[in-house]
Amino acid sequence: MELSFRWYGEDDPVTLKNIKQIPDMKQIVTAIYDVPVGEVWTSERIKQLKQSIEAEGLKFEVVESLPVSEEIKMGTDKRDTLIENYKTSLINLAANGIKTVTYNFMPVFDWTRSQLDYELADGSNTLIYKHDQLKDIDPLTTDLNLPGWDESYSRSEMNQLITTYRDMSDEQLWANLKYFLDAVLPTAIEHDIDLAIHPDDPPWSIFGIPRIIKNKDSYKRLLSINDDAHNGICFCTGSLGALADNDLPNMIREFGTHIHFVHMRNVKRLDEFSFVETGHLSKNGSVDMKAVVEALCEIEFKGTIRPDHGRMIWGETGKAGYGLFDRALGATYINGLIEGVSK
Ligand code: DNO
Repeated sequence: MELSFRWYGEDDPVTLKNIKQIPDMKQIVTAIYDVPVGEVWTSERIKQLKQSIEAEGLKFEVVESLPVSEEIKMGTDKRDTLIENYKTSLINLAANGIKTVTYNFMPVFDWTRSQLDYELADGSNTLIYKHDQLKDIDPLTTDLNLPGWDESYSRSEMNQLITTYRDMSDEQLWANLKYFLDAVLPTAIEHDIDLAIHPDDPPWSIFGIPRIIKNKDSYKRLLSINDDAHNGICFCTGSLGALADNDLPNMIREFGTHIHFVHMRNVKRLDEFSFVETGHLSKNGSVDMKAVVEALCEIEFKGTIRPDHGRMIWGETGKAGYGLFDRALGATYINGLIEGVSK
């Protein structure tokens, strides 16, 4: 497995030079952020991005993310055109040496928290999700915005989306995911691109909107759509770890060859539907990080792994969850676990 770091492009206060200095750092995972969701990523733009990363001695093999348009998730009559664009982007990515493409099928809202700067006992700031604070928020009447969400919608477009999804069942969303995968997987297989679906974060329904990728049963159902290894998983320990029933090492063993990308972070579960993000160490949270790495070593995981969200420490400011310092500590901890477990 190779260590990677998420980088948000030239505007990211964390530079490629910073990232390169993290011990054993091999890869950058990133995306083209200024192309609107649904439009094609051209080969030229992908090549430019790749060259800028390679110029710093790092590799670019994993995209996070090539976003799926809401029209596809909603299953509207515009979806076929957008799916064709998605396939063209996949072909262009493959032509530039990309091996894995991360995506998610969360309606409207990507990862969601109730607070982005919760202060831990050690004075660091972190992300927290308290269900009782979120369950009473109505996104139709409250202005919400979190990093990771598509900000291109007007208020009325956003309300229209939310209303549509509130009428949608889990079954309908699954049907739309199947339609998407049936259409794009042949292209992914032909061009040897591994698709990696990110779990819903948190892995339960929020704002009355369906969410379907949350546990072992979700992955079984995903693979029943198509069991080719290109129909894969981005295994996020923090998202899945928010649910006590998710036995992460066991899931890694079960879905082994379908796991192409791993996000390593820890969460401390506060109650059934609340959690706080902690430092990466097992002893900091509820996830046994060593057991996760043991399972990855056991399946001889060959994909890419990255430290996920870090706390804000040492006075750092920037994109919540995506500063340099604590993610770098996380990277070093992951290196230590790999070395310890594999020797
Ligand atoms: C959050 C990230 C997610 C992830 C997407 C993948 O920090 O892990 O935003 O990139 O859900 O499509």
